[in-house]
Amino acid sequence: MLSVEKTNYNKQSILDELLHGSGVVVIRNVYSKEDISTAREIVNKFAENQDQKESHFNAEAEASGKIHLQQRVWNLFGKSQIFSDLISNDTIFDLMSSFLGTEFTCGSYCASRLLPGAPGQELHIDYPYWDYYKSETFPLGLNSSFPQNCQATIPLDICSELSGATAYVPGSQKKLHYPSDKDDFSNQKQMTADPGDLVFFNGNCWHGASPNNSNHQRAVLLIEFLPKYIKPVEDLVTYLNDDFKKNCSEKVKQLLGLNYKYPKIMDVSKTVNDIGLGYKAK
Ligand SMILES: O=C(O)CCC(=O)C(=O)O
Ligand SMILES: [Fe+2]
Repeated sequence: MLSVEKTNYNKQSILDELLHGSGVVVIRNVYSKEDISTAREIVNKFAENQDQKESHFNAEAEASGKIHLQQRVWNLFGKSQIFSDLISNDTIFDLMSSFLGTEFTCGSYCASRLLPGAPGQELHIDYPYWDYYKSETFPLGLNSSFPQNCQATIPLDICSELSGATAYVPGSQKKLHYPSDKDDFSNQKQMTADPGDLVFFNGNCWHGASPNNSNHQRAVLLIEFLPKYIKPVEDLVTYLNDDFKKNCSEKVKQLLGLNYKYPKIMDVSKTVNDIGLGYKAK
């Protein structure tokens, strides 16, 4: 895992680390303690007052009666302005614009909260899609030679080895493969980080929440960033009313895919010619 300071990073080395290195980068001291503590309070309030929501890769927790210790808070754009502010950070836009293209979007934005005693997740990949274990449903020759996604976590609590910092297998993103109990996890590491830090990891890298063996909660904001042409796993737009969509910032519009018009209802479009460079008309 490459660890750098926000004030002093080399962009190319971060992009190389995500694609060709360990697959994980932590940028230290990106967010203020106040913003993180505001976000944490809101996440905790929702987590404590809502029914158990859908979560993933948690078969072990479900089988052992501990699924209630692994909580999700979804639809963060709709929960408070602080979540739009945190995701609109310049470091995120600088790095993701280079990694996924300048019109990158957000495919999911939730909080992942592990209470003490949570057993963690199975190691998995998130992209090209998180059901890649059904590899026959994907195109022939699909590989991880270029970035198809980038995950980010924003720790709201100390993410230590004990408290369940996300586990990963360094370099596993290079060979696209959904891991199983037949794979070797002996080189597994954890994305240890503190509140204020920003962690990026390649969604093709084998990873998953670790057991929380500490006596405190471990919450992170968990974000999926995508190139503009990939279908997101979370429908972030339907939650939001017209006022939000009209008044949110240009960055949030981009993240929600509102600036990229596809899929479009072609049959009612009044445009007679839209896409192309137009060089044959000159
Ligand atoms: O909460 C975590 O540490 C990771 C969660 C994750 O990887 C997922 O749900 O896809
Ligand atoms: Fe994941």
